[in-house]
Amino acid sequence: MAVIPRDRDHHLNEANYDEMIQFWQHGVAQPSSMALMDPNNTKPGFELPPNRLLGEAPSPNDRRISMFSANFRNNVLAPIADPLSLLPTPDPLPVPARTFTRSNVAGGGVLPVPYATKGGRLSMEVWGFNETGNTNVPWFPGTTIRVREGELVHSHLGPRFGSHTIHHHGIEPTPMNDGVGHATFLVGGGGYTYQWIAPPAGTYFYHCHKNTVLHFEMGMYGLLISDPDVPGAPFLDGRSGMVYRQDSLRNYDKEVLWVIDDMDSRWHEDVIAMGHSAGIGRVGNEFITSADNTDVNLHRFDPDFFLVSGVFASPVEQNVITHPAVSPTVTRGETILFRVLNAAYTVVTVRFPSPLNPEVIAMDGRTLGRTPFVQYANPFGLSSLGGEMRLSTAQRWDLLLNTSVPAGTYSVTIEYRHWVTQALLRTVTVPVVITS
Ligand SMILES: [Cu+2]
Repeated sequence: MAVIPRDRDHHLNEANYDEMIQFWQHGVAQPSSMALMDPNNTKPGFELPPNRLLGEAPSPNDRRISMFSANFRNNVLAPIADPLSLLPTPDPLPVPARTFTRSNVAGGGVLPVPYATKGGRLSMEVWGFNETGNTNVPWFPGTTIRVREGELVHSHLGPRFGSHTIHHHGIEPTPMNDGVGHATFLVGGGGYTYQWIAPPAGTYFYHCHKNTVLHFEMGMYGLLISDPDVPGAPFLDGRSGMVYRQDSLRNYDKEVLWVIDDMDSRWHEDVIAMGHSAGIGRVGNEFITSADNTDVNLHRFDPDFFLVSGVFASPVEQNVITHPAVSPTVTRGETILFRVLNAAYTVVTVRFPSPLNPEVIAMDGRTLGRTPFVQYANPFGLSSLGGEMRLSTAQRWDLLLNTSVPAGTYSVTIEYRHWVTQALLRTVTVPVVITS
């Protein structure tokens, strides 16, 4: 792996061609990865790398070249009149079992907030994903992508504004379909179809991977759930379904999706005023007004808003979230499946009160004790950890709760602790209501 000078804390040197190439990111105007093969810089729709003219051969460091094998690269580096007639097809885009479209919500995504932001406003700009990119249907967190284990999936990214990616976090696609913008390419106005195989059943998520630290904070993410390959799957969010416990399938009566997030309103006001690329210097044709990004301060994250699944906690309501999408009500004896994602930059501790003792059955999209990894892990009761689970950014735990306990209201608490100082910033309570 090459050492990237900027990683050693110096600013991007635009006079250094190889350095610029390492950071160059390509907008893609064509709908398949076939379009990436442009060895002679002749295709319209790409942003040309710096210091290269239309029709001129690219540098060997060009990511459109370096994504491919050495053998492939050697062929490509010689000028080829008709590359598609000679070159292999890494991504033939066969007929998928399931397709999704996700478009980024353009700047109009404004959410009301329960108290004033750092800029003194009672609303906050939040980006996100849904099918249309319009804000007249839910967009934050992004609409769930839900698949059945093992099937071939196409997810089409159709951006409405700027360039973005979809990274399907925790699955193992080809590098070209991994959606990591700075390692492969960004998707411009024409869209791109990511192709991947639905991973082992479990809880995953997808997010934009352009200027990731900012775009993720702005809300460009959603859950990605892979259900077991059984009749009726994929199941509906929040309803009943089936889940693996080790190698067996278990029914659950209700699914609870807790996507825990925090927001620093400075980022949603001052930072985005400096552009989609604020903090990463020059990308493509986007420039930011701040010459060397010293005004952006993405290393400073001091959240002032705290959410679960898009619902803001408010001190006026004692930070108790009773919204039915977050706070479940079940009949005693029913089984709840909790899927918990930490989409915050704070470290969160989720605490279940005694006598609730949910069983942890999966972590980060992998069922504990499922073949072929049965010898490495087993499900365990959360009470063995004092009823607490501590998640850092992007971690997911799945828990099964048997509610055969006395009827009543049980308060689950979520503590948000600063990512550097560990200071407790907020404690949010979510009631779990069990009726007789
Ligand atoms: Cu983005």
